[in-house]
Amino acid sequence: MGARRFHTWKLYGYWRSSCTWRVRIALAAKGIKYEYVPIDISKGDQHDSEHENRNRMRQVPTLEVYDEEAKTKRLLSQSLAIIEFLEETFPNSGCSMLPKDPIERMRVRQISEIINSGIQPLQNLSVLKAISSNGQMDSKDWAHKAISKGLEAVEVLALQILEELKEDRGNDSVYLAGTREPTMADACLIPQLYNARRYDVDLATTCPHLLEVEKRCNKLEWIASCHANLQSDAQV
Ligand SMILES: N[C@@H](CCC(=O)N[C@@H](CS)C(=O)NCC(=O)O)C(=O)O
Repeated sequence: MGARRFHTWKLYGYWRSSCTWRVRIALAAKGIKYEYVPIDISKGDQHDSEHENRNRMRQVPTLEVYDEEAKTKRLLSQSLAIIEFLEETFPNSGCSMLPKDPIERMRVRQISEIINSGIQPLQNLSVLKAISSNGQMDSKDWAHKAISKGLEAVEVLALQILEELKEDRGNDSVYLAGTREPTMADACLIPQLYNARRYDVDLATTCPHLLEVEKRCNKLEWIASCHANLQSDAQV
């Protein structure tokens, strides 16, 4: 029903925007083909009025789609809301971003929220710019601390879940929230680890288990192909 009602997908994003990357993973999970429209947030293109009309927060990502039932184009924003929309619209396609079991679903949302509201906003471009211009603290230091604290929490939580499930952390078929396939929690984790490296977080010490989960996820071609450096606007 989803494929008949919704078609012609366009993703407005930026190669190393972690929130865009999450949505790329969810689109890949559902096997949805889309046109990619780069918005260069490093040059401030998110502030153009054309983009502001797509995303009132002047951020990426925005996902555009044609809604056949309403005969209108829809503009979707907020990466986690987008991922949940994709899951609800295509529940039977590809990999499930949200498990059916309420406890598993709760765990996925809990971890996703730590990253989505407890880490990413603190190291977002506009926040780092404000910190730099204030001059009282080094913005890289700020980002380093915020990311380390959040990832430490995710590491502990993920290990507690494994303990409760009596799963071995080396088990190749268990993902971040203890699920048998990657979920929204993994989609949040992978780009966050990339950002952690940009701010020199010592991941091997802070969150060795999360590194194992990342490796596991990247063995899946559809996840690996979403990497920032592989996008058409990547500057590497
Ligand atoms: N909660 C939003 C956050 C979006 C967000 O912070 N996007 C960043 C890139 S990851 C952005 O556009 N930053 C531009 C800026 O700060 O000016 C979401 O999940 O989509």
